[in-house]
Amino acid sequence: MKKQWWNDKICYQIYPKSFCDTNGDGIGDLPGIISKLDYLKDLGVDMIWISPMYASPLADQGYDISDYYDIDPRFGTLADMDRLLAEAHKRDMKILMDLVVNHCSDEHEWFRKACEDPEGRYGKFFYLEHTEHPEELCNWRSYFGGSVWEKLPGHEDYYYLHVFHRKQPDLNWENPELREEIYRMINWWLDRGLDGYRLDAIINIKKALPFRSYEADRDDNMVTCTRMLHDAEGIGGFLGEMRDRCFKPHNAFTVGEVFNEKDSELPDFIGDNGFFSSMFDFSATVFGESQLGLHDRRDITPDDYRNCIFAAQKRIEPVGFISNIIENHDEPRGVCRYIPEGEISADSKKVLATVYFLLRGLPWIYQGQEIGMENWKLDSIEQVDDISALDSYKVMLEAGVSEEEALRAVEKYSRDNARTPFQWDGTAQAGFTTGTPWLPVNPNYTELNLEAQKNDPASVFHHYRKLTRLRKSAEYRDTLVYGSFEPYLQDRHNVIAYFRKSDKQTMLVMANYQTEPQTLPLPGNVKKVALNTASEVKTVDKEITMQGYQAVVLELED
Ligand code: ISL
Ligand code: CA
Repeated sequence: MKKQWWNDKICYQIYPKSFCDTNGDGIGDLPGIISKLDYLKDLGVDMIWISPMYASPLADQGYDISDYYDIDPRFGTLADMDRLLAEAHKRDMKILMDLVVNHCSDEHEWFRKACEDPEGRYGKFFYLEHTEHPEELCNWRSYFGGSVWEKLPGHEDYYYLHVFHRKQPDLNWENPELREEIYRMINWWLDRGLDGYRLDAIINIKKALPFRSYEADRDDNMVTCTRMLHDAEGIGGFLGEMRDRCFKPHNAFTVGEVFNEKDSELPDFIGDNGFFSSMFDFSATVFGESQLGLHDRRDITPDDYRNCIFAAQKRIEPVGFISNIIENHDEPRGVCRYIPEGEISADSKKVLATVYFLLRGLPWIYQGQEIGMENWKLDSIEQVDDISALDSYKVMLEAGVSEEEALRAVEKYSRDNARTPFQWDGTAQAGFTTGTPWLPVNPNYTELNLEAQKNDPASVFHHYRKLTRLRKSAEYRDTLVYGSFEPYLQDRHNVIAYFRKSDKQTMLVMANYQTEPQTLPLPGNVKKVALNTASEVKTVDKEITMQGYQAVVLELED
């Protein structure tokens, strides 16, 4: 693997709407992000991905863009964006924007013009079907529920494709004129000083054509639109072109949001001349998913979690550099997902942090993760904002699931869990806003907030700071960044342990992932304890007795 400028970076995701509000309108903004750069620098962050803040009706919270060349006034102005880039670069930090180009907003000028003249230039920017027999359109179900086909406004016999919400019409990547427009826009931002991108839902830009129906997978006679991805060939043509025309000339960093990839595609995706610099490991994220609905999802045990991440590490290691996460703006809080219910505590949060953060690849922290923010308890479906969770709720009720069970499933998996405002301190609205936040603050903010944790050396926050410093330390950096990954005690129940090895040294990351203590064999003598989440490290004769929810990072003797 060729070394790259970004390999040793520590990355952070900001969901701008919920990060920091400076003008009291209840919506986080760019000046808010700028005001927290010093905080992030101190945490050890080098690279920040900001979820979309382009002009948007916010039907899908910014993932529906109406003008790619402007910042939404609710988030700030282009001048704020320029200031953010300058302030970040001053601190030797990089800024990534979200590249949402599978679709735009139905309020984008292109789509409005397509509605005016479906057969004209802009009609060809989208997938429009001209038919008097809509029942013959293919039977794909959109990610957010319902058919992917919607009547083109102002027309009786034209339909447009949307694999996400109906306010997110898919862009037709087969059309070279559309691709030119996209590349022009990407280069406009990169020339402005942007350092790279997170590529949204990118695998969807290639459709299996011509459109055709598949066997239904639910009673609605539809099939998930991901079904067509198995048959979609040739995405590499688009991705390679985009890399060569945009990212490569700028030496930009890119991380792909890639689901459903085929194993054979990995080298093309993140090999040395890959389409992307990196891509996220979603193997644990998607564990237990069910086509039937959220209520049917299987919980993930610590052993399952270990097996997922270890398999991904093995699969990726010969190819490239993966991006490791425990949560993002589409997922419940990692601590509520990967720690068994009833065992969530500062100790177990630190264990989870240690385990995922030191895997081979880029560590990503999602806002609030560094203080161990948790899911939001729901009293009623009325409280839910997430369009995807609302759809799932409907599907569950239609399938005969009780309202209570459906609500509990939404509570567990809703995207709102990650979208409640950042808990800065114990004052009103957790210090996020002086107004009314667009989504309520998690009531646990009075206890769980950054200010309190800053004052507590044993806090989750201080542990994350230790982790970033460990990965950057002169002593261990080369091993923790470039060293190989090797599982240890892979068959032991509730143990997650692995080696990171380089020519220089062998490190052992080891976690007792349960409440009860357990004694485990050590593969060699301990040279140094690099990190420890408990009060002591008890070793006797190549054995270690670990407390409940304890993680250690050990340097071993040669
Ligand atoms: O493929 C999935 C799961 O197997 C979906 O989760 C899908 O890939 C994902 O929802 C895509 O998410 C991204 O694009 C969406 C947006 O709503 C999300 O917030 C974003 O992360 C549409 O732009
Ligand atoms: Ca604001």
